Amino acid sequence: MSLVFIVVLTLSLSNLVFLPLSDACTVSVSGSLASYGSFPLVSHTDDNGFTPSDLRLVRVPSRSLRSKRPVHVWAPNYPRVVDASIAPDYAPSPSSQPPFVPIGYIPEEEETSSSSTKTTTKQQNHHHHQPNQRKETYAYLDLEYALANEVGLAVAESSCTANTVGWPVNKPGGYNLLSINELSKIALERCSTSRCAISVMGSLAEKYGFYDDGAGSPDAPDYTNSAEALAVVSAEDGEAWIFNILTGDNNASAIWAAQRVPDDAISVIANSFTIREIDFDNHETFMYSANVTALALKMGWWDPQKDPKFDFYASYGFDPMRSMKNKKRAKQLQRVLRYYSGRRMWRAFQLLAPNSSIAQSLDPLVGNLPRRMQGSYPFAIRVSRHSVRVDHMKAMMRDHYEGTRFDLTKGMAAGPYGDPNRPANTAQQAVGQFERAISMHRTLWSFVVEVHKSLKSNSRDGTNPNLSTAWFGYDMPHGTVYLPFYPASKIPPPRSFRSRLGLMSNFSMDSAWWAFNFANQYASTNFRAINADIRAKSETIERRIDEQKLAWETSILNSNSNSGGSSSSIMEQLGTRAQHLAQSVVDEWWPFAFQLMAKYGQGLVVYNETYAERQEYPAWWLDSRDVGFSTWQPNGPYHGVPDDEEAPEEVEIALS
Ligand SMILES: *[C@@H]1O[C@H](CO)[C@@H](O)[C@H](O)[C@H]1NC(C)=O
Ligand SMILES: *[C@@H]1O[C@H](CO)[C@@H](O)[C@H](O)[C@H]1NC(C)=O
Ligand SMILES: *[C@@H]1O[C@H](CO)[C@@H](O)[C@H](O)[C@H]1NC(C)=O
Ligand SMILES: *[C@@H]1O[C@H](CO)[C@@H](O)[C@H](O)[C@H]1NC(C)=O
Ligand SMILES: *[C@@H]1O[C@H](CO)[C@@H](O)[C@H](O)[C@H]1NC(C)=O
Ligand SMILES: CC(=O)N[C@H]1CO[C@H](CO)[C@@H](O)[C@@H]1O
Repeated sequence: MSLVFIVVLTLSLSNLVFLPLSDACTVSVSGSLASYGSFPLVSHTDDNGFTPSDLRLVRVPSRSLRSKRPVHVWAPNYPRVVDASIAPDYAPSPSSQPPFVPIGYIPEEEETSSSSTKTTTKQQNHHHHQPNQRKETYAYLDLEYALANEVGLAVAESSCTANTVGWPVNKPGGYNLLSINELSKIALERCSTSRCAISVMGSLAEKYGFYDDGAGSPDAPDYTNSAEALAVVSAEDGEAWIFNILTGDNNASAIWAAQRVPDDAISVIANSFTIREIDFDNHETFMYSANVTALALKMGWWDPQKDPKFDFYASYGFDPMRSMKNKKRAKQLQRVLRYYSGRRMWRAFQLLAPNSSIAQSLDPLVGNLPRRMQGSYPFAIRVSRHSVRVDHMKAMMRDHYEGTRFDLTKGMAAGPYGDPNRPANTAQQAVGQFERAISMHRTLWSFVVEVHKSLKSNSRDGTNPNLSTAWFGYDMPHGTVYLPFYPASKIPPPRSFRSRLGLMSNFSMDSAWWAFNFANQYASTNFRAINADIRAKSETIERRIDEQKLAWETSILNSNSNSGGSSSSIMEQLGTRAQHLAQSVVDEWWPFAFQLMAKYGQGLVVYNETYAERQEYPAWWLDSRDVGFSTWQPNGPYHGVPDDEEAPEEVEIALS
């Protein structure tokens, strides 16, 4: 997604460049053999909360194919779209709300009968990558990007840097129809496998053009946000893939590549491409656009004399040192990009692969840039079989580098109460950067999808219910509860997840997002103490949910295999349980959040009507001269003065 808080570094018109202070989304994926449950896992944090955003988790129902499918520019803010033909939740409300005008159309019906792609004909033997032959689309859970569909296909997004830019057809200089938002939705409408999703997205993007809504404008192109990566996982064939896409030559069409994550490996994306050398003959592992190397050759981004092997990221990732005239600025930007992406890759690999010597020996100082360096991070890392659990991904998403030298809960910027959040904009003149944690104040939501298909049929109609589960958590991952939803069930998330009242500009107890955000905002008054309470509560609820979910799945599947319920009625029963559970947790979270205000009010920890303790500032913080406590004087505290300056005479007695 696009960045909003940007600082113009160079105003010379010939060399306009932006330094990203905020960029969004961390993705991880685990292959079927690496995952505990023998199906791939995918995780995503959506960190776009630096701008008002549409907070709804919506179910888009199945619909019949149309000759012309409208294509929209999806808005980041509420409403992300107004088009009743997509979903009831996207209908105008109030009825006077003007529908979005499509920026174009793509054919839908003919695509199902012809080959999904003209560009990957060599893979035709993989018949299963053809789109569905049905006359309807698949239903799916939807956010700004699609999340997971009813037949076990799920995607997770992260925006990337690139050497090209492009804009939608309704903007000056725009030649393109499709954003990653639309591409992800089209893929989930049509496909049940990762290969199908990649073929469909890739071929449509080549034909109709791909743009990234973070690419700025022709006058001020932003190369730090002009491309996309998706992790794509499917239950049907158990495959996990990474898809990288950018706009093609002359700001039009698209260039893309996809690489399969080995079944026994994990992979991480943190706002950069990760596909490196492509083996053009290995169709088990690689897919790519026609002409994938042509633009790189034409522009001199790839020199086959120097590098016989084509490296996708090295060729198409944005390299400030190569592209920017002002080398001092280029160097600053390069350093930011290097660690902005690399540090999270390093950390996620370490957390998800605790027993891999390769993951544990990655160097956090190498970072991640198009140009390969000694010790660069790999595309994927093999892990012990069945070692990666949903819980590992949840813990990874809640991380702030705790216990490492990059720990954001430590140091002066974290304050006396160890707050890892750094929400305020940095001073315009200041040159610098905070570490970029995985869990952030601006994370709007995050999820882990555990795709799944049941191996034996429990239903009367002989079809397999799809037990894929999207574990979805609102607001900051370090202060959320991940709640299970079944993308295959017609039962939508509870109303509070689709609220039209609870907007980022309108606090509302009608909205589940606000329950979690409310507690998390309050936690910033004493992060260490209050977040610890929130995490403990969340952990208790999550353990309870694991037990409840297993129990209701067992009972519903068993009773239906005895009584012979249909697959859709099984999914309806499961979805109803999930819907009620989600709302019951939200209903439990509100009074819990309110009670935090009682417990931590007045700088106290209030246990009951007769007993309270005072919250404590740590000694290292009190001792700091900048704080002014240890250097208090009758004529005023000694604060706001750099630490290394001589303090006036020491104060002997400190009254409390
Ligand atoms: C493509 O975008 C670049 C950067 O804004 C611009 O300089 C160039 O003129 C554009 N090319 C075309 C064909 O529109
Ligand atoms: C491939 O690249 C060549 C040279 O840039 C161009 O003439 C041709 O149209 C491209 N083909 C496709 C399918 O993009
Ligand atoms: C790592 O190895 C230890 C010791 O063998 C084992 O207990 C633990 O479960 C392993 N963890 C993972 C994630 O594989
Ligand atoms: C804001 O939320 C309140 C409380 O839920 C609701 O009554 C009100 O209609 C909402 N306002 C808007 C503009 O959505
Ligand atoms: C109040 O809380 C404190 C600390 O938990 C406890 O020791 C004490 O017994 C409580 N008093 C009452 C009256 O509950
Ligand atoms: C009832 C139903 O939709 N079953 C589907 C579950 O997903 C698999 C693919 O993973 C389909 O083959 C089933 O038809």
